[in-house]
Amino acid sequence: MSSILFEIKDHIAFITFNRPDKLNAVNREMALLFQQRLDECQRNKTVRCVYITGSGKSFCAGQDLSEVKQTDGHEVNTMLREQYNPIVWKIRTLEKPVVGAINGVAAGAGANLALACDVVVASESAYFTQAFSKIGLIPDSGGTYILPRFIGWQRASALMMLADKISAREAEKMGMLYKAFPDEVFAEESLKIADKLSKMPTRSLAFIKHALNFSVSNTFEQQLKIEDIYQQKAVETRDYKEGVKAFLEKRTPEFTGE
Ligand code: T3D
Repeated sequence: MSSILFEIKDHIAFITFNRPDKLNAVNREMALLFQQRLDECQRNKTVRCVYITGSGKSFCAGQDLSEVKQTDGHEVNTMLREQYNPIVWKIRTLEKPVVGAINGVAAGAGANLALACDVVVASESAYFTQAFSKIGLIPDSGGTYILPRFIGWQRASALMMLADKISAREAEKMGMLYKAFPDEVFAEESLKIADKLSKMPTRSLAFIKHALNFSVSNTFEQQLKIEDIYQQKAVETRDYKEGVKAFLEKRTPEFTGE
């Protein structure tokens, strides 16, 4: 079985981490395959939403530590540059909405891959842990950038240093994720979100994503210019024309993602 399952159905690309006996810990092969699948989602025009989840009871337990042990004198920088940095970069720049469907524990790099998604939802029994400090590491995969922006410096600092386990409900309250759902309805509710996104004006969602990416480091003045640029691009899309036309004709718009 492949370490990453991939299926496209009804305009949604499903990417599933598939090493359940290792809590979907990421080895090199899996990291590279994940990148290939993200590239495919970007290229494939039929894909209008990406849904990332894990097989079995966990989302992802971060780096496969048994692989690190076996790699004599491995270079951590090479690992980040070849595996994790490209993954979070591809998720943040992918011009399709990415749903992080956190079905179970998200630890280490697994927690930070989750945070990089556009709409993060979790099942109530899932939890998050910035496990890095427990083994003498620092958070990577964009965690030191994204987490304090989501939940504030103090809470991010405490979670990163203490490596505490945070339940999906606590994570929701802190603003680390959008919604936590009871386990029995999690699959259905998270799929509803993906389905809705896959029928929306895909280009406008991509522009929202780009604008948000810029917003974290821009001044207000710079950001107004970014809004100007992307709003111009949005009005040039077919979906914008359809959206306005459908509104005036009092009917449901039929967006095509163009
Ligand atoms: O050099 C570098 O490493 C740089 C890269 C950094 C990126 C990172 O992500 S560093 C952080 C790596 N991840 C962790 O430190 C988390 C390690 N895992 C855990 O702390 C716990 O497994 C969990 C809190 C996630 C879950 O605990 P629990 O009690 O539910 O499950 P378990 O019994 O610990 O794990 C079940 C199995 O999965 C077990 O295998 P076994 O004994 O049944 O054969 C365990 O070894 C395996 N497993 C879990 N996490 C990993 C793993 N195997 C390899 N790597 C893992 N990360």
